[in-house]
Amino acid sequence: MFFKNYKKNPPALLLMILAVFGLAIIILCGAANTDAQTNKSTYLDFTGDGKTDWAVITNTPDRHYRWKILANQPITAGNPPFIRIFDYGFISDFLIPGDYTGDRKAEPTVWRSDQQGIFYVAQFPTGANEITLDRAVQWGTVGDGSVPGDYDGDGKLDYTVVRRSTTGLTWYILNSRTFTWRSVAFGFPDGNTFPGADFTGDGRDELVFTANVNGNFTYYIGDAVTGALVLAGQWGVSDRFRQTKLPPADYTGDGKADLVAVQNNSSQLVWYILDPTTNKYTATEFGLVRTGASSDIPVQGDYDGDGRFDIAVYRPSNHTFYVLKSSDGGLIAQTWGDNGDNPIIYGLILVPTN
Ligand SMILES: [Ca+2]
Ligand SMILES: [Ca+2]
Ligand SMILES: [Ca+2]
Ligand SMILES: [Ca+2]
Repeated sequence: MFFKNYKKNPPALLLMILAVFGLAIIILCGAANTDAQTNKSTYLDFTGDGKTDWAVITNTPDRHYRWKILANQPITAGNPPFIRIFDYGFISDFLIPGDYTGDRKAEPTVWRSDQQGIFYVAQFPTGANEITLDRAVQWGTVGDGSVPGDYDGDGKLDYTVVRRSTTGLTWYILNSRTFTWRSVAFGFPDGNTFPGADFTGDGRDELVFTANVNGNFTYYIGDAVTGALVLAGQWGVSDRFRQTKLPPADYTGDGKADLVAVQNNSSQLVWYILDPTTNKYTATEFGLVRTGASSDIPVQGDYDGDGRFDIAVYRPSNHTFYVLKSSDGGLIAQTWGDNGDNPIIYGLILVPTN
């Protein structure tokens, strides 16, 4: 497994851009801004305390999503569990919760494209389990995929869809900062996308495109304004039965996204996390692989609230999240959910294949 940083290798970048993307203009990302991270909300933090909440989802008989959220907070006699359970969205919708309003809390959000593309952003229930629509934003059309990201770096997710054609992918980004939109060509026809992630540390997410290249899972990271290639390289294998790829996120705490391939070994999950800036990686055993029963499901989030993503799994057999805290290496075990529930984790495959 290797990873090349094309920012340090301009000739290779030029070659790659001209050969693969056919673009003539190259603008590399600007200098890192270490303050830019401060306005970002935490992944799946519905309550706004900076910690990922315990979130599972299931399908109802009438084909809705049923969300089950347990706030990630100490539960004591004076601080009973904060629980919200509500039905929102159809199971054919893209599930894309996140902070679209800038209040540093995640809104329950889906993107639906039965006739035209519409983002439905809800207010997280303050009262007893009712759900209220906050806004409906028409963006995209049937056949698109929805690819959330904060591509303009204002702390709010931008309504974004990606469209596949025979020549490649086109990203349509509605900037939350200016309410203007742009289209960016990035990626080739055979491949998929992840949600946006900030690889350069400037507070703006980059476009994340992945493809199978000779059996290797290959990432292409693009500037969300110009479509210029920022990084490209392989991490992991394409066999989805051997490895789960999670959307890139910052596990090392430098404000830049890292790559995560979780390998199914005979009895253990092994988390391979690569820092593409330094080309260093870690391998950590965490989670169970079982035959004849459900294996642990890798999940994402910053559950201890230290600003770094944690290695974490959800165990369906006992409905329990297990978190290896990045802050001190300690373990959190939190039971939440029922038989048949799945952890909320979005963004594994966001471009429909056709
Ligand atoms: Ca934004
Ligand atoms: Ca960036
Ligand atoms: Ca990092
Ligand atoms: Ca953490």
